Amino acid sequence: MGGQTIFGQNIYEKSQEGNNKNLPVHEYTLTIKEEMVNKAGKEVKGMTVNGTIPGPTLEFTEGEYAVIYVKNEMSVETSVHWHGILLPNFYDGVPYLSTPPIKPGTTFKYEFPIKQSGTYWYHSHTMLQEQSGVFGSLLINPKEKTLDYDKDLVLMLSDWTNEKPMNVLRNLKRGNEWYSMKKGTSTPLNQVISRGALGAQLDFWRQRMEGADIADVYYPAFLINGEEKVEYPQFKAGEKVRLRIIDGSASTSFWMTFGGATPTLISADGLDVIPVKRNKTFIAVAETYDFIVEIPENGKIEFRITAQDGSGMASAFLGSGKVLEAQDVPRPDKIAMMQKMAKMKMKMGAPALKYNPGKDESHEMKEEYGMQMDGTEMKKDTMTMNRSKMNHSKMEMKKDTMMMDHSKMDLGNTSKMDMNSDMKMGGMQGMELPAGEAGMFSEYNYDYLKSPEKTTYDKDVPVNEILLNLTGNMNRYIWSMNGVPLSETDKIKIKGGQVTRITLNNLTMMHHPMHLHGHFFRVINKNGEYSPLKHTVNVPPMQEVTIEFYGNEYGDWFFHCHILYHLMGGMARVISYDTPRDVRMKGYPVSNLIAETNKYYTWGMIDAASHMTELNLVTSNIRNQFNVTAEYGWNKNLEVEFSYERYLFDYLRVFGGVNVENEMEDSLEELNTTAIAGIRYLTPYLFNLDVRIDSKLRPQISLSREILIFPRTAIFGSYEYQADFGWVNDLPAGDNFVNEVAWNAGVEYFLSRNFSLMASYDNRFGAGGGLSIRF
Ligand SMILES: [Cu+2]
Repeated sequence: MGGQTIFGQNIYEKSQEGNNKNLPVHEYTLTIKEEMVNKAGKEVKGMTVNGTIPGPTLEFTEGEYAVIYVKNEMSVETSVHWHGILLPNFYDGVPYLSTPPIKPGTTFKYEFPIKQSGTYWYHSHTMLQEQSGVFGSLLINPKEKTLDYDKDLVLMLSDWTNEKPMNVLRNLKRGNEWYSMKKGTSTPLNQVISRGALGAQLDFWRQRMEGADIADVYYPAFLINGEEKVEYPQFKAGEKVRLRIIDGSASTSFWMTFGGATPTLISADGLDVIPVKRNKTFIAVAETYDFIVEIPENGKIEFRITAQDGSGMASAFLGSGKVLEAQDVPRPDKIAMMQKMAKMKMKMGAPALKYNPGKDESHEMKEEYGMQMDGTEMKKDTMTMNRSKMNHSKMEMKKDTMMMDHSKMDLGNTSKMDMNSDMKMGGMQGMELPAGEAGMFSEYNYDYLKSPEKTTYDKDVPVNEILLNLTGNMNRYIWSMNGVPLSETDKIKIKGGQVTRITLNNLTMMHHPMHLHGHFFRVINKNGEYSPLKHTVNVPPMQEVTIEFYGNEYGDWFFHCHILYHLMGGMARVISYDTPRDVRMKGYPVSNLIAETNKYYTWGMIDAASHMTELNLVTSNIRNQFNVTAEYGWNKNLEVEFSYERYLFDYLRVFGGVNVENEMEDSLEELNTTAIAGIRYLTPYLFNLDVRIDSKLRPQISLSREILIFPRTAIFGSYEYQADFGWVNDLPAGDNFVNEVAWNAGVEYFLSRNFSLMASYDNRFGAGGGLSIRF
């Protein structure tokens, strides 16, 4: 086979290794099925693994050889990815990238040596199947037990929707505000004003943002091992239980809190850390944390998870007797967050889609967006660090300096930092800030994670630096890196035998738990040489995190945001060792995987009102959109329009199409058909601007906007002005110019995801009211 070698080994042979060391074989069979399940008070179709959600725990011991047969009994193809496991590329389970998809009715055999121990998990990597239930836990025992505990308990966390996951994504794409209304996390104008935050809101609107955001999807239930409340009375007083906690949610990160005595955190993402007593701890999507708790004499411990946006919780109880309640986590205050962010003068709205995706502008983007600093605030020369190190982490410095009073800033502290280590300025996050002035996202840093061993690489190993700005557009629900979604970029090529250092600079309002397949990376934190190793790292809004890993693999590995809806929106990259493709992948082109992130979504709306009726249809992928609009007033006024538009970047699109209108007011006798072309632009303050000219050379401009004023009530309006200079038409005698104005204004009350009551006045159709139906 192919002659390329890596570290002296033929790549194909390496991937074909099989059980050549005659390791003890440990075999499992997983059967994936579609069946009806009831998780939140409603029977809906889910996807189960061996009949349950979550699937079974697969338990191995380090040094075994795993053989796992996955049977697909569904009508659609599937896959299983072994999250956090170091294995041959071919068995990593990303369909079309490293592994063939498992077609309906077929079985795929995964096999790999178990080279590690700890808490991991598995899940489908096919579109949104994980949200439907295709996930479960992996528990790998070490060869020799080093930690002191009596029992293991896996706690698999998840989020559950009664909707079809693709329909959830379609609703996110169309910008339906129903989910945040349902959760009570929307920030309507009346609340913004009463809190004195109108200035901050205007600042956000000016940058085309609605507001601070935490989670997008409404979930009727959050689950621990498939239940909203689950009891483990089998544990006896005095027993030490190792909780193996895995966040297998599709899009929900949680705050974990524990009743009773403070538990001990012993591992993160499967690997041991220096044990630390810790209660309230954040777990991002796809992370795992192990805690040891001791069952008390006098009651049962509550382990509670609270969704990050405060929209729900779930609890597990360990032991028996009276409940030792876990601490409440207050709902985050989005309006206060918006005010703080506005005060920090952050420049938001970095593009999620660029005019020229092939041009690398990552550094310019990083300079332009994020926290702004006037340059005089930090006296660089007072710091005892060398210039090049300073440079590398300039933005991080900016962020931290923004949050502190400089007169109180203890620069002496900095000089004590070990600048010989490669930790660079990550340590700045650990600097002591005057009380109450800590950064608003400091509770999300990983400083409490310290590796028991040095994790640094040999100083002589070349380092390849990569900057990835995390970018997104909430209005269209497109997610990308450096303004480029997966479908518009090439693989990121890296070399074996090198350190790849990736700076993740989040320019969005959301957290992104970034996961790299097949590797552990260092997450640079204040522990310097002892920075922890992880497979998933959460990057908070407008914050920067640096990770690095040594390249000792071959093949192509996926690197993506583990919020499934962000992954499907394009926030992913392929990290490639640029080695020849496995011959077994023939017939499974990677373009199929990429196409999943650039699908067309279709939605529509009908207004049925006493004065008029209106139909809107939209079909859209990342760059292209087709629109049909038909308005009919019962007073015999009609306008129908078809247009195709192409997004040049986030806010600007060009369009062309056909428009049909009645010529005479209140009469359908003469219909006027014109070709139209123009631009559509989302302006600062979120107005939709449409500037066009038709085939009769009549220019037209229109502007529209909708604003949520009360929790379920929005107002909307539009204004359209068309001029006719008589360049093509014959104007009435004596006129050298006529114009036509159309405008409307109205109010909408949201009844449910698909229905609203509406009332409006339109200068063509008059006043009336009715029902809006979204489909
Ligand atoms: Cu994300």
